[in-house]
Amino acid sequence: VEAAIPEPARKAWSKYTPKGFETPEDFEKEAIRHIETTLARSLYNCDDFATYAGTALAFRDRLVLDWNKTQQEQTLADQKRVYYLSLEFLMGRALDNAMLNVGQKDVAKKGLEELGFRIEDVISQEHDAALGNGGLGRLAACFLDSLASLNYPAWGYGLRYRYGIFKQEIIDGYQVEVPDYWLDFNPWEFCRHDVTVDIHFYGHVRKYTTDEGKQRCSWEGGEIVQAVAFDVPIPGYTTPTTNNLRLWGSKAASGEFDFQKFNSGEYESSVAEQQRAETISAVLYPNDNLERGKELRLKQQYFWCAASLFDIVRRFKKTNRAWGEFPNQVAIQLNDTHPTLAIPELQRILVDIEGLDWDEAWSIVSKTFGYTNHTVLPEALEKWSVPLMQHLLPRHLQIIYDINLHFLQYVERNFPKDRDMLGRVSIIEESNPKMVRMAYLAVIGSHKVNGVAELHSDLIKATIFKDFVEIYGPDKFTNVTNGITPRRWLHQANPRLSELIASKLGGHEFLKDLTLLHKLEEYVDDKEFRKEFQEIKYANKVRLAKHIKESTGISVNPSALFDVQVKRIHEYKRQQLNIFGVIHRYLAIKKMSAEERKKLAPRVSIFGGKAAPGYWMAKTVIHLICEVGRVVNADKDVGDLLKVVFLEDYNVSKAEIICPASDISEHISTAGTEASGTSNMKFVLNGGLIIGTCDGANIEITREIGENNIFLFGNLAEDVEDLRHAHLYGQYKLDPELNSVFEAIRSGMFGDAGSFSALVNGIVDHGDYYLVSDDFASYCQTHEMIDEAYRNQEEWVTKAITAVARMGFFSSDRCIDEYAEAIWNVEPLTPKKEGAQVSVH
Ligand code: GPV
Repeated sequence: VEAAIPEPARKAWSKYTPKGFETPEDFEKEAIRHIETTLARSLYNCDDFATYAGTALAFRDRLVLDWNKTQQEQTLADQKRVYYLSLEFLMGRALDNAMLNVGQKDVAKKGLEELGFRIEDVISQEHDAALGNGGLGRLAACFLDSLASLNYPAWGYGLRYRYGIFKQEIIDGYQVEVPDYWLDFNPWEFCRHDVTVDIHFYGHVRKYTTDEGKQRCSWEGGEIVQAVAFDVPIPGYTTPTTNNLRLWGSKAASGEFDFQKFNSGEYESSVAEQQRAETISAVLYPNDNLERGKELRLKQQYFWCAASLFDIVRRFKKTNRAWGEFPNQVAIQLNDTHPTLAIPELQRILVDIEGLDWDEAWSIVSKTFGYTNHTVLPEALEKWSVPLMQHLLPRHLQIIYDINLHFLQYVERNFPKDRDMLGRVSIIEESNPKMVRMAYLAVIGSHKVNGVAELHSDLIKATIFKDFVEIYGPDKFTNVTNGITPRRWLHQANPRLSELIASKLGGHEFLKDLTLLHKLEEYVDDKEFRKEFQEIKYANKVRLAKHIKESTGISVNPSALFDVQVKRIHEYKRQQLNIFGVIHRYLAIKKMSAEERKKLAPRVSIFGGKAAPGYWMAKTVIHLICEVGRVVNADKDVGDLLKVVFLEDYNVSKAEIICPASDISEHISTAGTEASGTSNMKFVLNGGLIIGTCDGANIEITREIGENNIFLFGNLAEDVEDLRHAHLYGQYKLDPELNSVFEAIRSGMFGDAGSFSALVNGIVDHGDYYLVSDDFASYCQTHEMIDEAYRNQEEWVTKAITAVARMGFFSSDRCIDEYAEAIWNVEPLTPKKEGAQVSVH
């Protein structure tokens, strides 16, 4: 590469490489240059949006310089890289993050002020990058932040959806979905017109014999769609390391565009073909913890896996190593089973294209992949019908059958007495139609399988992967408890708290090593510190109250206890338990004397979250919340004692306002159903307490912060099965308090009772699968304890500060180090100092 660079170019480069800006004036110059030239806007139409665009482009220039350098250094270092394959990256906004990571937010703030703009207004012009549903996609985004901040050579691979998760509008108390077209202006992506991969679908398999007399397969016929790379720079915090997120967009392959048709005037149908190809990356499937087996979704999965694998293999081949070295250079992490087709795809590349023998190829494949499981819910475990796969990916289906054959032969040899085991562990489920069990394929094709919190990792070993623990031994299975990036979820979302902490800990070092927070415990009795801590929480509540007023018209009192549940709406997450609790509280208040009411802490119950468009029960829950809000908020007799708010369109940027403003947040899934949860961590880190079940990461949060600083309630995971069983045999009695809530709903107090009958009947008549009734009494009692605890503000603040100080474990930096050590075997690459010459050989 080096030899090809002419000397004059080299000289010019070293002289003219842009440097970025240091002062507010330099920043202004860059921003204005972009507004005038890149955007062709003048001073006379420079509004908040244009200023955002100019600011983003100025920061983008900075990022790109670090990015180019990082990529060059990583290529030269030629060490093992991590590839994180995820169908979802829920990034949110990028500008604030870029400013903070580059360390120039103050410069920009000052520069923008001088131009007459407020930085918050400018930042809030940005459209969220919402290429994800919920926790799984946001985890991927936090991981990218940590990988860059810790200087790991790592790439993310995903799909460039033209439409992210839908925008939610609440109209007359119902969710309405509006498409999220987000690419009108996206300064953070770079289309690599020269990085394309042809992706094959359909067709048939031809067997042939090579010149050496070997039996081989070739996948022929069918159609080709082109994948085009769009690259997004991912800056690390206080490091020049800027990693790459590569998102694939789909378009018609150049050879496929039918020029004949075009020329003969049938250009409409030729354009239709183009559009058909583009559909593959058009839209994110809006299901969370639910799989629906749609052909287009399978196409998305293969399109993205094949393009990513081709890219990774192409990069490896440039280093001229032996194939056996592949797992020493490449670690691929599968974010849930969505990218599992990468396993047969790599096997296909190695065997069909590169000519390796099956066993040699399989040994490479199974050392390369790691698989993270994010759920035990049966409705979320991916299965694809064999006929569909046969049609779309005939060669991959064969390979999957062969993988299965080898695997089952191994099982048969080692467990000759357990004849049922073969049927239980087979990748192919013998149903009608037959189904491919993707989680089993992922386990068999990976060298490590991890869950995302201790309880969850134990549960997968005891339930869905029990047989595989017997087959492979327990070491193949491990736990990496989830984490969150403290840069976005503390420093960016709650700058005042971050500054307060920095003032006590002597700087912002804790943002890179969150365990340093423990020193805060020394200040738990410090009057000034406590006062400031409380004032910050209050100010954050004022900010949220303002947002609530602007978006819903509801006035809430910032001194009230803010009780928040924001997450995807799902029966297992039990927003229904929360709203039934709210109704219970409302009915209780209505019966209280003036004296009793005085003792009550005023409350605001805040809900937010999207329901999958086809998830009727979840939509009913939203409707009930809205109806309860309509009635309660209008009840003068109740006044400030209770307000109920449903916040429209919960997303990452709204979470940044909501998380710092809660007193209590709710993480109340039926025990054993929430794999981890990550917002629980965000709320506690921001000085809020939580009410939760013994589920997911709540358990480890309790272990870290102490059981006095969390409000736990409800049945344990180990008892869930028996309780469900008891319901089915009628050996249970509906909780009487819950029954009075149902009476109120049936009376029409919250509008048409019929709309809620399925919700109520699911509990009364149909087995109460999520154990709402079983947990209702302890849930309500725990809320009473919260009322009482909140009245003692001094103790409350002590709990909140102590909890923050003990949250160090939940940084996604800790997770990434654990993955790097126990699963990927990769080392960080310390970036070269500024000005150091990189020699290319
Ligand atoms: I599977 N998760 C998600 O957001 N969407 C999914 O489709 C699936 C899992 C979530 C889990 O529900 C959370 O408990 C977990 O914290 C998160 O993934 C990240 O691991």
